[in-house]
Amino acid sequence: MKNTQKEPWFTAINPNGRIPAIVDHDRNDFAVFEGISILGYLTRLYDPDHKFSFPVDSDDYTVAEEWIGWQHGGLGPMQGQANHFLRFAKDKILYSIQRYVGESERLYGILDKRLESREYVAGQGKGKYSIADMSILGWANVTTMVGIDLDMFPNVQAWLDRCLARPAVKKGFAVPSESPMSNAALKHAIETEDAEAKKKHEETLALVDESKEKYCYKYSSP
Ligand SMILES: N[C@@H](CCC(=O)N[C@@H](CS)C(=O)NCC(=O)O)C(=O)O
Repeated sequence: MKNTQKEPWFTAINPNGRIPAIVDHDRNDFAVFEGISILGYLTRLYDPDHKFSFPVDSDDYTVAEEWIGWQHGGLGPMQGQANHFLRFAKDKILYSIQRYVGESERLYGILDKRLESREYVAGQGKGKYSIADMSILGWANVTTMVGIDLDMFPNVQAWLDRCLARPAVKKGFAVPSESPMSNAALKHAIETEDAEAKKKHEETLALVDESKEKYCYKYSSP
């Protein structure tokens, strides 16, 4: 971990020292941090035809905002903490692991239900690929790291595959380079007998199982 996001040049852009943040060189180097604000900013300024967003006075706008808020206040923080307690905390605190992995699973259950009869999170009919999907898919793409197999949430897996098949999404995920932490990369590493990745994954699954067992965790959603 290089922790570049804590360096002064970066905190001048994002005082919170986290990723993502953008600098708009076409607008006097205006800097924006927090995913929700970045997506809002980009669509307000650069998506006048609402290709990836919705008119501000439409109900779809509010629906997209709900799901982006749901990610920011729920999925992101819960999955982030699950990852912290599984991978970074020196002490493996089983209660925290089952709480945060459990909450993440509960939230994927909500998303799975939302996607039962639609292709994308917001928009009329089966929905339209929008900033609501963009906000969520980065987290859904790394659930293996916290021991969540999306086989448990088939609608989420199908939606993720649909999003990942989009050329621009593929391109975006390759910046600055393909992540070794994505579900697909980890699956590939495990299948091709990458000993270190396999060991780490097995440790993660064992910790999640142990924590769930200790606290008699039962999946339920909502
Ligand atoms: N609510 C923030 C979450 C930002 C966040 O948690 N970013 C993580 C990466 S996904 C990060 O920068 N972690 C490194 C750190 O905590 O220093 C947003 O969506 O922009």
